[in-house]
Amino acid sequence: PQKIYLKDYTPPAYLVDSVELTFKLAPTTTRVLSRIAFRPNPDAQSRDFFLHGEQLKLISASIDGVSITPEVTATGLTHTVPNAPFVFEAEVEISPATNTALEGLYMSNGMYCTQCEAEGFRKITYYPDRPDVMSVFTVRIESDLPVLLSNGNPAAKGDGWAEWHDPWPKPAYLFALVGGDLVNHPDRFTTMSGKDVELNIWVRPGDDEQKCAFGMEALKKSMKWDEDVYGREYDLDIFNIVAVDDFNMGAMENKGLNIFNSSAVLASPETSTDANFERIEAIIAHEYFHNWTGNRITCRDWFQLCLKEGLTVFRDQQFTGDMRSHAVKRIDDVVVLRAHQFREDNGPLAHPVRPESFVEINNFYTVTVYEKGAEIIGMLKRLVGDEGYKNALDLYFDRHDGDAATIEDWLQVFEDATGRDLSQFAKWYSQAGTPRVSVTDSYADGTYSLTLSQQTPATPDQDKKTPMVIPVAVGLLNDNGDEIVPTRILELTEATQTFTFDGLASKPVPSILRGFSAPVILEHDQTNAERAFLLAHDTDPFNRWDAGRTLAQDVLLQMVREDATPDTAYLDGLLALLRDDNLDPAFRALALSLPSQDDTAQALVDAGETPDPTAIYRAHEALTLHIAQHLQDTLPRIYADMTVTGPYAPDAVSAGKRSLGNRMLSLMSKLDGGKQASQQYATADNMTQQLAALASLLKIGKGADELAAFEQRWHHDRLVMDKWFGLQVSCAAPEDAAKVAAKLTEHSAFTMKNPNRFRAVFGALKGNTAGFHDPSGASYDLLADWLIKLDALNPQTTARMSTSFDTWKRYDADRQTKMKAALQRIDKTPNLSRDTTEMVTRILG
Ligand code: B3K
Ligand code: ZN
Repeated sequence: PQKIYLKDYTPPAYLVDSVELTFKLAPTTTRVLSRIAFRPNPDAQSRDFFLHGEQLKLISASIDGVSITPEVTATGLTHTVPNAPFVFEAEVEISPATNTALEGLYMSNGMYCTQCEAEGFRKITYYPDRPDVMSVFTVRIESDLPVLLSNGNPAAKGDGWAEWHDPWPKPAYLFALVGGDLVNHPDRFTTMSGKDVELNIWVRPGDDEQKCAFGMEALKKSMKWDEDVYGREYDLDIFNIVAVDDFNMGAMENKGLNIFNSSAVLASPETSTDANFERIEAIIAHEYFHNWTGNRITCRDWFQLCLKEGLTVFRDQQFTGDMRSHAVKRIDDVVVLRAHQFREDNGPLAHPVRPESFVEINNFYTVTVYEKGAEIIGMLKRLVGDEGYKNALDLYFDRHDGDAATIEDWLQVFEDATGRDLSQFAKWYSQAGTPRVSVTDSYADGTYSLTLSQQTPATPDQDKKTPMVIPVAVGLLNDNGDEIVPTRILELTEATQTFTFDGLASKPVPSILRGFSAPVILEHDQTNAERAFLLAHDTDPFNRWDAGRTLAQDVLLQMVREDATPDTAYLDGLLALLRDDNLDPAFRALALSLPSQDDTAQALVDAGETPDPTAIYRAHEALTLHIAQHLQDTLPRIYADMTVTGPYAPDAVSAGKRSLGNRMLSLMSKLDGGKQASQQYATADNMTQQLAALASLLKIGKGADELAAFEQRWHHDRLVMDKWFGLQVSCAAPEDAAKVAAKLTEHSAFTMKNPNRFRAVFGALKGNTAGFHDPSGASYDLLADWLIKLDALNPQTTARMSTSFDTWKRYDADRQTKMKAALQRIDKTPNLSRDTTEMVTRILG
């Protein structure tokens, strides 16, 4: 397959002034008529006319009204064209009903919908399908279906047709169309300049409209927040959201017509957990924020993807922090970053936040581009300050509105607004791998010296690394736990640098990388006593939590290595923290969670050892039991204290209480045989508590009756059934995980055509670390079998799920052989998609 390089970028040969599209919807014979006004691009280096087009049946084409017979290949169309503006027209036929890839125009439960990002528009009609070609779209949809939607504002409609006009020039990847028998949950929003906007969330009639109420509130909060915090106002008369069951990812920010995976919008107390509510709020915000960061200012080419994604993730993280708790949100985000992005950055799939080449761009919608991309924005903000950040963003919107921009444009704005030289900082976009920052310190004559060194390990295609700009937030505490030097940002720019603090009466205890001020791995040899001290006293909530986490990781490593019993300093620290009623329950719940088993595996790799997932599993189980026993007397008291009275509400405070209550429940179930969990399952009035109770039961090998009752009650609800499928796999004992997953694939409600259902089973199998790596290799084989089957239908989701294998080189020879065999078996599949081929090739390395 052909690799595309950033360095090969050339401007488009032709620009598009306007596009008119007519859709005559029919399940297997949809006709798409296009009328595209082209003009030669004065900045172009060539006059070759090429339109992307894949899996299209060309019916007819013309230039300036004269019929032509263009040269058509599997990837597009060419023809000679006038050296002046001209109008290209075409009619093509496509088959949405048989489109199982869920890219382009496809059908989901009788509903027509589209997914064009990144390069799906070329499966709809012939077009220069690249983000730097922006145009104004007018769309006519002909169909008997009652609801026909596209981007922009409604223009006209009649019996069996509707027309839409989007006044804002946009690239084709932001095009969307929906046709279906839908019901809506309507509302309105008045913008900061007094413009009245119609808001709608559309769902299938079977789906309860009540389930849209929460999403609608989230949308209005997002619109208000973007006005208040970034000064960004909505720019159309209408904003539509449509929920779709079959969707490859969470949601899509199409201009004025966001299309959502139903799991990312529908919510009710009975069917959704607190985590679901929070995710929905965040995704609605994220897609809405794209209206400015992504749509009004888009990307010049797909290598610049982080320009819109990193910034929009950063914005949605700020929003969630403002709506809920900044401390808890930061911890949650770092948990995700370490679990997924560090894993990616330390394995065969490591790539820069701005990649330099790709085969299939869909394979680069990664945690590195998104989450590390967001971390870069956070570091920029820390370095230039809040005022500098605000000025830079104002300048960005001012200067680049309507542009298809680059990372260079983005950094230039910061340089111009703040006067700072960002040439070294720019390396964060080009250098892959997670930097390691090691710390040594000393104290003499009132002066405390902190020496920081940085080093980034080699990654695929990048052997040599040079020092980055790393903002390290540091505060100092005295022995009483008082903060004697408040947080300051040390700028580490050299390989090794020493920073000094004067006028100190005694050697302080440093709190380093506060708020996780940079996406790095901190190597700091502290004693367990020092960590326990920070867990008890640090004034920075992130570092307080992180001290506990590091302590837990050390305890786990010891237990894995030598079957040790856990350090009581750690257990006492947890007990003190749990009993501290002044602490936010959500924070306490986080402090009581252990690092993931995958994290522990990576920590062993970092220490130069070969991780054994079975031993890690046992250590986690043993430590959990020790914690349960050590906290035994306190668990019921806190469990009772965390009772939330009154009707369920998904707000952060109530959710935090449920989170700590459920944490208590899972520990109690290790000691009481599941008595309390059975009772909570029976009496809970919300999914959060019901699912947590069921999980607690399954983890101790009980819950069969509850599981059956759950299915009985919820078999009609796809999203709830996804939980039912997933939970059984994630709670299975390691030696049973593959069997449980295989059995579930035989269930009548299992279908690989629905990505949510496929992910419920196989995402959970990956998440059951010891089960996935069971020495039999059964999980490897099962996943490979199913990926091979799925690839023929849905390459994007297959390629994404193949990353489950990306840690194969960490493990012992036997596991490596088995994983490699599974990967090679996938690789050798006849007609394997470009998507999956690229991923498997990179993973194999
Ligand atoms: N921009 C889309 C993701 C598109 C993924 C294409 N494979 C959703 C988002 O990031 O908001
Ligand atoms: Zn996004």
